[in-house]
Amino acid sequence: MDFSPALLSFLRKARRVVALTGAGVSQESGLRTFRDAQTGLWAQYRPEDLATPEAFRRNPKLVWDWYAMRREMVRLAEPNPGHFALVEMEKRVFEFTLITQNVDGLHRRAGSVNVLELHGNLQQVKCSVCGEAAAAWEESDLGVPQCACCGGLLRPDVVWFGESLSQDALQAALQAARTCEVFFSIGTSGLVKPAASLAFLALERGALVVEINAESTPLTGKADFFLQGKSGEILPVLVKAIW
Ligand code: BV8
Ligand code: ZN
Repeated sequence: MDFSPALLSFLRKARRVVALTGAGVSQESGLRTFRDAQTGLWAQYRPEDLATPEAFRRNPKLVWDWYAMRREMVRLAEPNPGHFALVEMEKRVFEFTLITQNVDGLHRRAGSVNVLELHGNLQQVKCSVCGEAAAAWEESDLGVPQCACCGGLLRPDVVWFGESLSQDALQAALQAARTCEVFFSIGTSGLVKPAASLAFLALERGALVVEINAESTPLTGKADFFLQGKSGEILPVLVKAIW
């Protein structure tokens, strides 16, 4: 796999770089992306129908169990070469911001430090009533574990569809996208907002936009470079070619 010399020399000189990642970056760690069909018990559900406050209100046990299964999948998963290549990039670039839509925590487990988890982290659990974080809870087949403080039902500390992102994380992500020289969009279909608008904001501000994805997306036609393929294969070779 070879890269355009213009791209490599630009990346070598860049001082402010942003990488936005989506589920595709964790696909090679064995975690399903949102576009992948769900399997087994979950085949009958679309993630968009489970990752909502309404679904939790309607059937808290179903939603709680879906996240319990995903927490177990994440616990068994390992970061892949794509995650580690982004750790290396953070070490090499003067100012590197990793913005992730993923809630699996694999970037931090790989060693990335400056990570903005736009949609939260499913390993963290909080009370759906008082918001108190829960470090431990009693799993029971009967229902959903309850908050030790107020008895409210516990829920994963993630941003569901129809819920607002944390303003701090979103503002930091917007600022990084506005001021970067290079914006990588990696392993994301670019369908979920406001995360999907970050690449276009970077484009508007004159950043060089590089998309690394298995298939084309709404961003592909506008990106300066589209590196089609698996991020776990492309990123390590790209990082080695630059530095
Ligand atoms: C909000 C956590 C304000 C939960 C997730 C405009 C403005 C604001 C809101 C909206 C808007 N338009 C629409 C909305 C509503 C909604 C939205 O965007 N809906 C979509 C479906 C149209 N947005 C929201 O609700 C957001 N809230 O803005 O608040 C507000 C408040 C009240 C009322 C209205 C607005 C909150 C969105 C966050 C939702 N939570 N996750 C959980 O995970 O359980 S989103 C979840 O899905 C992920 O976090 C991720 O963001 C998204 C999945 O997308 P991807 O990561 O891109 O994954 P996907 O499978 O789609 O694609 C993977 C790609 O990788 C593919 O292209 C594939 O080809 C590629 N690939 C696969 N393997 C590899 C690979 N590439 C490289 N290598 C490989 N190996
Ligand atoms: Zn509570």
